[in-house]
Amino acid sequence: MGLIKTSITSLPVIASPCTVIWEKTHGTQIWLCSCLEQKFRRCPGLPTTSVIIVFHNEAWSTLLRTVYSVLHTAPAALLTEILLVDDASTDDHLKTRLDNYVRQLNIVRVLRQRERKGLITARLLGAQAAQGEVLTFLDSHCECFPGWLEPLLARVAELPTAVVSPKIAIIDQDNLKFSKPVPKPHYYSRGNFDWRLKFGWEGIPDEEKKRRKTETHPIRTPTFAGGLFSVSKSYFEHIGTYDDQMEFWGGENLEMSFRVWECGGQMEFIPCSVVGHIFRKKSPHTFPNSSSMITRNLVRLAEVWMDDYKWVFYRTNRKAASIFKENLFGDVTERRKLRERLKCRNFSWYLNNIYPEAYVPDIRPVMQGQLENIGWKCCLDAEKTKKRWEPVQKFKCSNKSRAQYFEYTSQREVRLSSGIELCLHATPGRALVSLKLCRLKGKLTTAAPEQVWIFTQTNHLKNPSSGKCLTVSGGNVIVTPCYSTRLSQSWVFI
Ligand code: LR7
Ligand code: MN
Repeated sequence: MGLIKTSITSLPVIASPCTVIWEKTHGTQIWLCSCLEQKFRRCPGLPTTSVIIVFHNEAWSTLLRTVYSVLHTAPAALLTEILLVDDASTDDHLKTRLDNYVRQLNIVRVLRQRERKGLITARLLGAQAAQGEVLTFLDSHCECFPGWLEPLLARVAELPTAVVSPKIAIIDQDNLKFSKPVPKPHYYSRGNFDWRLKFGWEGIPDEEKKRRKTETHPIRTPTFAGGLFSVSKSYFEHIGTYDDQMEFWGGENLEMSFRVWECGGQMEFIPCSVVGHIFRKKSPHTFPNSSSMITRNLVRLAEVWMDDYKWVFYRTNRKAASIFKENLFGDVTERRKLRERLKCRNFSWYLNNIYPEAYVPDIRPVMQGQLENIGWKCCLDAEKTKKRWEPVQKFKCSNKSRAQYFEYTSQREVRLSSGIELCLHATPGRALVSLKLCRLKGKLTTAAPEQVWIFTQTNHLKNPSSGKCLTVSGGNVIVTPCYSTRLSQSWVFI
């Protein structure tokens, strides 16, 4: 991102409740009407807020764009201050030049974290200094859409245990234009995670659609992206702020999501609040010890909030497993005490009640490892080429390859690890076996017949729907009629 002169996107003036702008930007008119019709109490008024923006070597233009967009959209009576927290930036423009510049803006202050410790402790520094009743966090490259703040504050006032995020719109990283919310209005509206502990987006499930009475109603979400949100300052403190031993970047969003839900709070997206964020293809930051830093943060959260389900995560991530085994994740005693003090529920409750749509792997799979063909002394291997999963091929066994790590589940599927949900699939009428998305997902689904494999007494993997057995033949992995003595049909987990 270059140093372009500060510019605030000129937003079209909203003249009448049902203007076409929203239709263009968000795909539906009705929605805007109901958002515009929302009324907020004047007496007692909405709570005040401190906006906290942490940054490390942010470009001048994007940082100031964030600051000005808050100043231009937040009602003065509600905005106590904007706190810019510098995570030990090295860029010159973020030093005295920034101090001098913000002085004229009165309610903007710069706080400095002397040592580069990352966004988590920087946010904590801001939170401690904040004078507002509500803390509102933003990344340092955002633009707030008019009317974004009131719905967030109104929800926190109504439900003080709610941690609320705006709908996040994309600002293009090349031309810095503000465009529609991520990526379509009605899809990808809530956050989730997979067993690699990667955050992701998904559509709102029917249950949640039914629960919400109107389009303006908050959307409950199992997890949030972590950068843009409002929370009552006293609730933030009550619920244990952040894990201050997490370093630099990553993991704090899942940690907060699991913690808030397990300990009695709510995570929500507020559909009438829109904030743009510059999504970058690659992080511009350098991190000391970068590859294990995020994983270490994830191990910390797994150790505190996931109970025995941590084993599922460790299976998907060897580095995490070794950080755990070698005790390199630091001390989590304080966080565990917090969990006890708050009498939080367990992870199983969270999965059942907050994210019942999630696929929940066996804490310990029936069998796992490389699947060796006894006849050919080769292993089942999945190869990903150009976004497509090729038919599984026979391959020289190597325990280093993740493509050879399979799990045989209690539902009798053969899954390629439990992080990415791919299953061994026998397409009807086709000999070649492939890897397809597993049909078994949440509690309400069952395994697809094409993805069920019975491990027989004679070490055959038999797909009952086709009645055929997994076979290595001519360099391919196929299904053929079962013969109990055929070694090319015998498999063993090694
Ligand atoms: O070492 C660092 N120190 C910092 O102060 C690294 C980053 N930062 C600052 C940085 O300047 C920025 O303001 O921290 C903020 C977040 O860093 P980004 O913008 O590089 O992260 P991101 O937008 O790719 O990442 C998302 O996940 C992060 C995990 O730790 C944080 O939770 C971010 O806040 C989060 N961003 C959002 O949720 C915005 C919405 C996008 C989505 C999805
Ligand atoms: Mn960001």
